Amino acid sequence: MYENEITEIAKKGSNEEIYYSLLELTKKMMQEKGKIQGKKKLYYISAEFLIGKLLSNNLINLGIYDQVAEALAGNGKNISEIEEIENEPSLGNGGLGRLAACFLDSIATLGLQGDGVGLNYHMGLFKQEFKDNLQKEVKNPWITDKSWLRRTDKSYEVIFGDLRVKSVMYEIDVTGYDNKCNTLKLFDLDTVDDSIVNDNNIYFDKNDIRKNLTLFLYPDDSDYQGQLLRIYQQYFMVSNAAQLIIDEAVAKGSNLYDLPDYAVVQINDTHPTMVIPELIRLLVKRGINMDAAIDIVSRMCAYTNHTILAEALEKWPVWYLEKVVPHLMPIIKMLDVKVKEKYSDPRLAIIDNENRVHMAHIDIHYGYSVNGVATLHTQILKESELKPFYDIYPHKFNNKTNGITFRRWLLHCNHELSEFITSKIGDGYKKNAEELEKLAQFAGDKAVLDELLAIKKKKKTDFKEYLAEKAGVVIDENSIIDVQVKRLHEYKRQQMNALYIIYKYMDIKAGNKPKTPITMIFGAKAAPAYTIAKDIIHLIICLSEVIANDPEVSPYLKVVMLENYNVTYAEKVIPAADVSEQISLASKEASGTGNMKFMLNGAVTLGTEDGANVEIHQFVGDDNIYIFGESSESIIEHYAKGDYSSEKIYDTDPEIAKLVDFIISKELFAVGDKKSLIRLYMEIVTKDWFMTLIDIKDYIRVKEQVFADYEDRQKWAEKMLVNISKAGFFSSDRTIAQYEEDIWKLR
Ligand code: 26Q
Repeated sequence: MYENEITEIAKKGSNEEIYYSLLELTKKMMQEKGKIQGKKKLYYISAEFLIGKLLSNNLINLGIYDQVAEALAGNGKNISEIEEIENEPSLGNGGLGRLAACFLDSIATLGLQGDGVGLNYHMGLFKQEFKDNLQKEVKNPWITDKSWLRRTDKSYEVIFGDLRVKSVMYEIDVTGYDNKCNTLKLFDLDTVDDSIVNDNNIYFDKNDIRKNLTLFLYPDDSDYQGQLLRIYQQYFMVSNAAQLIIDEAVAKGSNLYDLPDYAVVQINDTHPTMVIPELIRLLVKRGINMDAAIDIVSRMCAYTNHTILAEALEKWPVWYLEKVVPHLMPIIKMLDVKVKEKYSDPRLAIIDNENRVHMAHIDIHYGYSVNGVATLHTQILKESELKPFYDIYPHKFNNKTNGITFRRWLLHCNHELSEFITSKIGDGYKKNAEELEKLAQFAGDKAVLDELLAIKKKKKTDFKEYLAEKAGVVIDENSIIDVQVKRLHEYKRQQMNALYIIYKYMDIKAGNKPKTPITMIFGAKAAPAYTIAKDIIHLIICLSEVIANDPEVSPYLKVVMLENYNVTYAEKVIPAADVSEQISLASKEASGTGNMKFMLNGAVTLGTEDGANVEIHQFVGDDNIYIFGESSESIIEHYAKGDYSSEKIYDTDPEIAKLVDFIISKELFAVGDKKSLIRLYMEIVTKDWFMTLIDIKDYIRVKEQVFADYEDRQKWAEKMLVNISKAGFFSSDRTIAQYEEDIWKLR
């Protein structure tokens, strides 16, 4: 249909001209597709939408990717060069934000009417730079004159304790794969002033709300600064959302008593919780009595929990909320009183005896669904973290194991693999991911397995070239590529991986040379105020320097810390990975979604029985995954008894002590910051809150087995194939179909 236009665009001179012409064409085509319609609409409210670059994804979903790629190739251009022009909108920290983006893709693909609602942060998550082996945070603006954003004339008044503002709504079209469109709605303020951010860092005046409200995406909860600003942001987001929901429902004929027939709200973690009292407030303002309003809202809100880390569950002091949203406080207090009238258990209270508001408790009492994001996670919520709630509301609890969109994480990022799959089993799997199972018939077919190995090699070579060009780092495409990429957090245990590197370094120096060289790749941002996380990044970079400078070791081991790991980097490194590191302390990783992306791209998982790893293990079987470490039950017991002591392990196990001591060795002091290394060493020896030392030996043992098994290329290829063939369950299309079936009921 657009053949001529595409041919003309491909002929343009500069990559920039081509990019902007494709942007306009794609936007036009999405407009022409039209919106998904229906009576009831889902509003997926989220403080984060980590959408990544959109050009290729949209071209794929519109069905013109191949045509565009061919036209470009005919003019000596490559689509990935064109994509370089696009800024990545980093509107998320990690898993939760990326999940929201995958969900939007699947919601539209399944033809469900559902919009995302969030904030138009002017600066995404900070850009990470390394200086003197330390992380430095730099501002990360992404909005350009011409972009996917469309300004609308929709605007709402939002009232705070000390000011009133008028919002402006932006939209980004979300096209389904071979389907119509939904919309991502991002609210903003015209008065926000990018110039108040100090040059090239992330510091700004936190007091002037008119100027700073949507300036920054908040780094996660380890950053204690500016919490008030975070509440301003949250209320701004949900007040706009609530007004939009009511507006759209009324326009379709709702009398507000029947609002749940028109709208369902999915609350993505506790960040949008204030939508509940805000909706109640707006309904009461329109003349509905309080009890009826509470009942209406309780029948339309559903909550997803993404964490069991107590410190990540939001509890805001009453006085914060009194300052920012005084008009919501009477409602929140009333919701609390109603709970206390019914239940005397203080663990169920919304406002605790330290005068803090437990946001999750509002969601659970006044929503109709509570879901965890993997089977194990939901079970832990029911049996321990949220047990008192499960006891009174068993019917509200359900599991929705996370998923990823195969359009981005296979068709786009690994075109070669997706062509290979199509050549073997046809392309039905693109719409029905479970068809990947058909690949299993090739498990013993040497020719097919060789093809698969050749694709992995090609993706490793592509990544090598990308890395050389982008970072000036040269890796060996014939080495084993072992990857741990995710936000930096102690519970994810990047420090345990670092201890393995120390082990391997010493082992090579002792004369045990690996048959195949090993490349250990990390990518991670640490929250700016999370000191230990930054110390871990520093340790990894220092190790990489020590190893690179040691001619005895460097031919066999290389450590790379990717600078500014983001979605674009993920799309390059995941297809190149042989080994996927998913080594969180059992019970702490709610689900993980990187684990699914690696599996789909033919990497083999080295992991604990945590989050969705448990389900991956069940699907692929013992022979096709490497599991190590203590079980979640045993870890939960250790916490309950308080009987874990890293100091004891350190004192009684000289092999472990030797590894930990290397953190404060003269080798590391020579390249690193002494204070940071000592602080990390002390943390591991005296606290080790996430029990690195409990699993380190088993981790080393199993990881050595992984590298030994890699040598049998045929067998390894079989493991790869089994992983790909079993990945179908982890398509976000499946996850969304379950949300629709059990929670949303849009149809
Ligand atoms: C909380 C309070 C104040 C400021 C920030 C925050 C905050 C911000 C971001 C708290 C949590 C987050 C992000 C959480 C997150 O990404 N969780 C991940 O969600 C994924 C999708 O469900 C899971 O796969 C991961 O296991 C989980 O860690």
